[in-house]
Amino acid sequence: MENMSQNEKKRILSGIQPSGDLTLGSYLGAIRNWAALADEYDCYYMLADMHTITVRQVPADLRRHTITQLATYIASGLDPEKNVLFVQSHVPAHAQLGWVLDCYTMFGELSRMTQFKDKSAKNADNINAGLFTYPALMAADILLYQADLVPVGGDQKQHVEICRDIANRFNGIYGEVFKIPEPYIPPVGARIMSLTSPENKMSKSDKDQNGCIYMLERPEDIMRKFKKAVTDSDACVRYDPAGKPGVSNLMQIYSVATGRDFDAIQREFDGQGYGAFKTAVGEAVVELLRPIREETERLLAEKAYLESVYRAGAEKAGHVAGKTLNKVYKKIGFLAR
Ligand code: ATP
Ligand code: LTN
Repeated sequence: MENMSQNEKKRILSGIQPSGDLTLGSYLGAIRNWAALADEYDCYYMLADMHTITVRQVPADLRRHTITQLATYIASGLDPEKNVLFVQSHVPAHAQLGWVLDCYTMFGELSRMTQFKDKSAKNADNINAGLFTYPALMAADILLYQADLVPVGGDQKQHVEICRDIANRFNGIYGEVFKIPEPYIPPVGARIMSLTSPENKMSKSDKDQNGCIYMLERPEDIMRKFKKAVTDSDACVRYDPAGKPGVSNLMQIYSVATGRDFDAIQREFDGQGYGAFKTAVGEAVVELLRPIREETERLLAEKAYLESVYRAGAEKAGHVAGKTLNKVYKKIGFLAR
């Protein structure tokens, strides 16, 4: 019976690269929404370590970021009993299907990816082939699990769309091999901006650490960064992303952290300066992140438990992924071993 209902549930897959310390953007745009989906969906959440090496990583840091990110997933409410939590490189089918899909992905469509353009501008001395074909690997991540839904922030929408195009192209040749996934992008919080340059996305690989709130950061540092956040000179808390990007970004953060809508926030700070507003946003974020930081620190001391989680995750994920990979190999004419 248990198995039956599991099979009838729609499937979710998402992932984050362990390329640095997770930010408030990764939390509000992605992780926060994942925990709420566990009862309704069959959920797979990955630590996308294979994607990180498209940009040079320090090996010891990559290992530390991966284990810390796993602990943070769990501390954010992703119960390993209800969600499959796994490391991408532990499931070889990702690399295997990734190569196959490279051969069904066009140079022209990869050239249009904004993440590729942004990252090659930032890493001009290392514009490698992996950085270019990254969306084909991401398509493999999703299609291996026959995912119905991919919960991500707004910046990843283009990658889910190219995944759909690749899947449709493949299905058009070989029949219904892949489920066509839908992106699931939150209405508020899909694009949290840097606190120092609100025209840019808050990103964990940003060199300017003052623009970024990290999920495990100390409360005093969070408060200091919010107090220094860039706003404007008209001292009025009003939602206007084009005209008032800094204030609107803080309103989004406050809205997601407190559950209040923009009208209520506007009324709450009517006639007050930005000082009170920034302090309130900072305090709301400190309280939002406090339990996650404390639980992550506790879990990081339990190495054996974390190992058992990622081993069990790789086992379950490998089973599902292996089935899809076999089907693909058969369809394209690889001789069965
Ligand atoms: P990197 O700097 O390494 O490219 P990143 O911080 O830009 O990373 P990821 O960690 O790769 O972003 O993204 C993880 C998930 O969080 C993705 O679903 C992404 O869409 C979402 N996300 C990342 N940054 C933000 C943001 N500023 N606002 C909303 N969602 C975000
Ligand atoms: N490309 C994503 C991380 C990622 C992902 C995925 C997200 C890798 N594979 C599959 C959803 C589904 C990023 O950079 N945030």
